[in-house]
Order: sequence, then structure tokens, then C-alpha cells
Amino acid sequence: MTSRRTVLVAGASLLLPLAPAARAACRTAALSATRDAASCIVLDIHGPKRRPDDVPLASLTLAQLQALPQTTIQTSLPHALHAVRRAAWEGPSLSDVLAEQGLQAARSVYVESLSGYGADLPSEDLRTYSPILAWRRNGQALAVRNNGPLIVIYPFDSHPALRGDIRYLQRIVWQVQALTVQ
Ligand SMILES: Nc1nc2c(c(=O)[nH]1)N[C@H]1C(S)=C(S)[C@@H](COP(=O)(O)O)O[C@H]1N2
Ligand SMILES: [Mo]
Repeated sequence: MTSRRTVLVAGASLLLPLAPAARAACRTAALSATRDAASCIVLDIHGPKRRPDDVPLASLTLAQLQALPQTTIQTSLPHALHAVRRAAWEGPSLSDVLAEQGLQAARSVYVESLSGYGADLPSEDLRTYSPILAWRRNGQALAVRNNGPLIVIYPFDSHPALRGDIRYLQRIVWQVQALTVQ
């Protein structure tokens, strides 16, 4: 009886939205990118007609993002993040993250960081360059202090046109916490 109850409680915690306290605890877990961070909510997704007090359409855990098809982009970041050397960045494409929710960016997707910095990624970018929301760099999950838990990565090394264009540096949003489809 006791063990049955435990199973039910554990199952329920996977299905129900996390309580605020659990979310806060996750902030700390995501900070150190411990294994527990997979069960933390790392990304809110908002729809096109977002108003300031709207609850997100979806709030995804890192595990949910890891369950989507993963892409690896091998690239350096020319000037961003103090010119990071070529590395393997891994995560789902932004298009797949939205498609999973039945969403598509008609015009753009606004990507917002933990600090409030944000950039608008045009929908053509998603089609042409398939930028990803990377959660791992060279096999290592990104802690918040390493610009995680999520960072937008474009394939700079395979598309020279991206390299000299400041707009693409501005679109490498790090410490991503939310997407707003527009
Ligand atoms: N979270 C977050 N991402 C961000 C920024 C920022 O301030 N915060 N700055 C943007 C800009 S303007 C540039 S040029 C690149 C490079 O940032 P860097 O100053 O770390 O090199 O990151 C982009 N992504
Ligand atoms: Mo910048």
C-alpha cells in the first residue's frame, strides 16, 4: 500500500505543472547543471498575442527538449561570448521546438534571456539556417554560469555570410528562458 502510493505520487509529479517552490529549486539545479536539471523547467513558450500577465502556452523541462530530434552544429562563435572556439553544440532546432507545440513562427520568434535581453529571429532564419537551442557543448550540459541552460546557435562556420553580420551575433541569445512566437 505504501509503495503503491509512492509510485502514484512520483507519477503525478511528472504530469502536473511544477509548483513555484519546485521551479525555484530547479533554478539552482540548472545553475550547476547537475543531472537533476533534466526535470527542471527551462523554457516557456508564448503565443503570438502575448500580454504581460499571460501564462505561457507551454513550459518545457530540459528532458522534454532532449527528447526532440537533436542536431549538432560544429562551429566557432566569431565574436560572441569572447570568441568561443569551434565546438560541437547540440540541441533541438527552434523550428522543431515550436512544431512540437503545434506552433510555427509566421514572422519571427522572439528569444528572451534570463536577464531580459532578447532578439527577434526572423522565420526565414529558421528555414535557412536551422538555428538550434543548444543545451550541450562538447558533450557537457551548459550551466547558467556557462551561458546555459540554453543558447541559440547558428551554423557560423558553414555559412560565411553570417560571420560579418552583427545581427547574427545579436541573435546568439544565451541563458535563454522563453520564446514568443510572432
Ligand atoms: N543573454 C544574452 N545574450 C546575448 C547578449 C546579452 O546581453 N545577453 N548580447 C548579445 C549581443 S549584442 C552580442 S554581440 C552577443 C555577444 O555577446 P558577448 O558580449 O558575450 O560577446 O551576444 C548576444 N546575446
Ligand atoms: Mo552586440
